[in-house]
Amino acid sequence: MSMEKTLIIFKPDAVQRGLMGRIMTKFEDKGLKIIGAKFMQISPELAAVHYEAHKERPFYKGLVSFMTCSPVMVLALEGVGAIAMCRKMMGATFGSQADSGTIRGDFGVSNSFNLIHGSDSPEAAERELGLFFNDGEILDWTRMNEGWIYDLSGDEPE
Ligand code: 3AN
Repeated sequence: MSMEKTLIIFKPDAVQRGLMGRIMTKFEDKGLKIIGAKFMQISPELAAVHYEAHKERPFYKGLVSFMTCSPVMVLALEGVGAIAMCRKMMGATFGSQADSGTIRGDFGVSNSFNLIHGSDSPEAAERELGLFFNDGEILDWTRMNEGWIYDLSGDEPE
């Protein structure tokens, strides 16, 4: 598995319910590295580009109005296999079906207010990081405990 970057959004329900800190702690505890963070309100234009794959779906209009109604917290996270790891931590799309121990499973019951977005593939991650972060907003920084989070004795973090 390779070192990956992924885009995470704490959706308006997570912000309004005061869950940002607790959700972020889960990613920090796991060992994922925060390389970008931004508190922002998503414009209808940005939401339309971000969710263009869902344009024809019946839930699209509600999804865009939900995502733009109130601020969100956007993170860029880095780690070995970070994309699949974050998706696993998020849980199934619908809060009512997400397993206990996952973010959606532990913090919510709603299907459309499902707290968090995470990129679902390397292609999506690259595209979405480019949509939400400008040049210079994703930082390449050295974490002092890196050698205890990964076994760095080989060629690659393991
Ligand atoms: P995920 O966020 O788990 O990757 P996707 O990519 O299938 O889920 O859907 C993108 C977003 O669209 C979801 N986060 C959810 O907010 C919304 N969504 C998906 N399916 C439905 C649905 N049937 N009803 C309402 N909202 C939905």
